[in-house]
Amino acid sequence: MRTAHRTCPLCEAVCGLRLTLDDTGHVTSVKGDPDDPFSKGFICPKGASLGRLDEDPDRLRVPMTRKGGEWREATWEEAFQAVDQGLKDVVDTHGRQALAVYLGNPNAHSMAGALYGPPLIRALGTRNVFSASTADQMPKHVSCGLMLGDPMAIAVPDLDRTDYLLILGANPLESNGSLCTAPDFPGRLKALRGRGGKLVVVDPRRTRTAALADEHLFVRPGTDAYLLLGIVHTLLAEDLTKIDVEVNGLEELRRLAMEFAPETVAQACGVPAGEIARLARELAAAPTAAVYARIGTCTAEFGTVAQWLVDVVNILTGNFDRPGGVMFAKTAVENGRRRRPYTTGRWHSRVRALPEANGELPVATLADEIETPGEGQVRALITVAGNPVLSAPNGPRLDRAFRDLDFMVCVDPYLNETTRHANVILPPPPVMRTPHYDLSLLFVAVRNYARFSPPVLPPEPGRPSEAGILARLTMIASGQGADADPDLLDEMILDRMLRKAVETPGSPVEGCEVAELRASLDGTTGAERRLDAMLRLGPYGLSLAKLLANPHGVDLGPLEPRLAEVLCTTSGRVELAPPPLVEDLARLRGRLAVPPAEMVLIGRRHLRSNNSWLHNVGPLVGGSNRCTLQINPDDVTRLGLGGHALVRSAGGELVVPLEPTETIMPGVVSLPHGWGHAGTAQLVAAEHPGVSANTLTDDSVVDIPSGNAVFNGVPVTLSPV
Ligand SMILES: Nc1nc2c(c(=O)[nH]1)N[C@H]1C(S)=C(S)[C@@H](COP(=O)(O)OP(=O)(O)OC[C@H]3O[C@@H](n4cnc5c(=O)[nH]c(N)nc54)[C@H](O)[C@@H]3O)O[C@H]1N2
Ligand SMILES: Nc1nc2c(c(=O)[nH]1)N[C@H]1C(S)=C(S)[C@@H](COP(=O)(O)OP(=O)(O)OC[C@H]3O[C@@H](n4cnc5c(=O)[nH]c(N)nc54)[C@H](O)[C@@H]3O)O[C@H]1N2
Ligand code: SF4
Ligand SMILES: [Mo]
Repeated sequence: MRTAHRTCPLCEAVCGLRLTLDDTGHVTSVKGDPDDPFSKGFICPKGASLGRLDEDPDRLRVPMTRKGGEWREATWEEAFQAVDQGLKDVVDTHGRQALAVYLGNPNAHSMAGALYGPPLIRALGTRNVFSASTADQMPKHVSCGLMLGDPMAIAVPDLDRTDYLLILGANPLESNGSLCTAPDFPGRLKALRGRGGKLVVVDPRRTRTAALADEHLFVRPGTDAYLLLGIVHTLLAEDLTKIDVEVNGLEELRRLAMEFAPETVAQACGVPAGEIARLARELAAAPTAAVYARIGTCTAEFGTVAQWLVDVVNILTGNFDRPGGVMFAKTAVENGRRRRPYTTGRWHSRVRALPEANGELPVATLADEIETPGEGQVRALITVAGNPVLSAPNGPRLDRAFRDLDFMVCVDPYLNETTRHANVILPPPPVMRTPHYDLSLLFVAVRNYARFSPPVLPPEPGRPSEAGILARLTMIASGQGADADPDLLDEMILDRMLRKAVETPGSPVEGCEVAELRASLDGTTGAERRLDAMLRLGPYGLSLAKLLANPHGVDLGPLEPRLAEVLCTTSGRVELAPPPLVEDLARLRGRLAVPPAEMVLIGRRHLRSNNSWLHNVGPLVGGSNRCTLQINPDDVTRLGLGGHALVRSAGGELVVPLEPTETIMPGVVSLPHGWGHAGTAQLVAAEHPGVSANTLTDDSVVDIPSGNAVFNGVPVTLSPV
């Protein structure tokens, strides 16, 4: 028996884990690491199942290649050769724009995804870059880019110090938090109330988070922007603002908000006018306050406008960039901010002319790009850690489109709804054999913190790490063939990074010799050496060695005001009224006159699930974690429904079991996403298949400024079966 420690990579809470392993390497127990200064022993059922997940017999251990319907195990050499040939054939015949890449959510939870995703995209040389970001948080990036100049400058609620927290469209008691890295989110919310603070939740469902709050308000799905406009209106009309950052566009904002008095928006958003005005007054009067909005408000038709207004309220109430308000983390690998003006729409998608954002095109238009003939039609797809057949809007259409591709390669541990269309599947090793550092999540942490987890078990002989797989794909994509040495990629990137650093005035290594710096780096792999370089060049002077000496993680202190370091708009001020958002507000204003749909669909998450891919772990499926349609009992009676209903939308139809509950507002139904595993090669998941919510979502509708998919507020009709 031995004990090992590592960070849990399953959600954004980055909990430290304490693992016990026997001498065969089998994980016998997983507990929270009480010595982790950030998570302090917190763990959830998913983290506790990490050993089971790694040992899932359905996980792929060797590459798989497909000829027609026949799967065959392949050697790594054969698999990489097949990828090289498959991509070459498509590029030679159709050019590089015929390649598309889709990066899924777990890329945000792996060192490999963060370190090798960007070079892979560059090497592919295509504009057909898609990711789960446009089914998730792209509206936040776009609003932050337009207001602050940097799409990664995302302010997080200062959970541990705030006196008043208004949560819109997030359910951290199930999700454990998102774009707000905070292990033990539930404990932090209880502590907020314990110190006399107030918690208000706005959600079309009375969630577990809402049940913990002082107050819960129902909101009609997709209408948070109206509610926020009503708050902005009140703050301005009643002179409740205390702006203490330099802003541009206040007068324009005032002019725009004039039209959205609480009385004007109340009916549309379903929150009474008096309550809207009261929320505004309470936010203004609280010693400190933070508004935090997440997926319920992002994956909606006015997602970007809503994200913008969240920060507008934080600014107007004097809570932007100050303790107890919303603040910016400073990560251990931060190395200079972008200094060019932010813009979207530098290019557009071929078929629907949707604008690029952050270098990506909307996943809602991936099927269009595959199906529509003509120059630039997508003929080959690379997916890394994604399951868009279940997670993208109108998934069944993608399912059909993928069948027609000339070539598809997936980096994924499972043969699932998406990867079954691949010609080659390249499975990464299990978590226990993978190093970990949260390059993508700590920039939205509620405390500054760093932790490196070396692999708990050694690599299996002959089996590449995920970093190694992605490096080889990058070499192949850049035309260097299947045999090229992937270490060369790391060397090239390191060289560029160090060269830039020695030339940057004020950098800790200004004027040093690149070769000497290079020789001084630690790490057993290129990925680790790159991390070491990033840590050493970062603001805390950390290094891989220092983190290895602190296996429970390093606390780097509470967040501190730092807007001046973060802000990079051309004006040097925070832009309160960016033109693309003002323009979209006109679209929102037009909607006020349109009668709402009688019944709309929203999503939800469950503590023991994780998007589409933890359904093959016995202890995590079944029980209350079920793919049911939550519906208000009044609607069941009104529509004369029984145990199941036929749900129809513009996109498709499904028969689903009903879960009548008073906790959902009338006129709204909720179905979790990530289900629909019928016929999968994952044997446990196949026993609990459920249905895919994305059969009902509509890929023809997007949030205009960001191109984000719309999962909440989807019009549906229900009838008895
Ligand atoms: N209707 C509806 N749809 C939604 C949402 C919603 O709320 N409602 N939410 C959206 C959101 S927020 C997101 S983030 C997306 C997620 O969308 P995706 O990222 O496309 O889907 P996931 O289910 O997260 O799929 C993860 C895949 O990665 C694989 N995987 C797991 N670990 C690893 C690893 O370490 N390496 C590699 N290479 N692969 C790995 C899994 O086997 C699985 O195939 O779904 C979106 N879809
Ligand atoms: N257990 C678990 N944890 C997860 C995941 C998971 O699948 N399972 N997924 C991970 C991922 S990829 C992400 S992005 C995060 C997401 O983290 P959260 O944003 O906390 O996600 P949810 O738990 O889906 O909570 C969204 C809430 O929005 C509500 N909602 C729906 N429509 C609207 C609306 O129009 N307005 C408002 N105000 N509310 C609305 C829903 O009822 C729901 O309660 O969770 C991550 N963590
Ligand atoms: S809350 Fe998230 S990070 Fe923590 S143990 Fe659970 S899944 Fe892992
Ligand atoms: Mo997500």
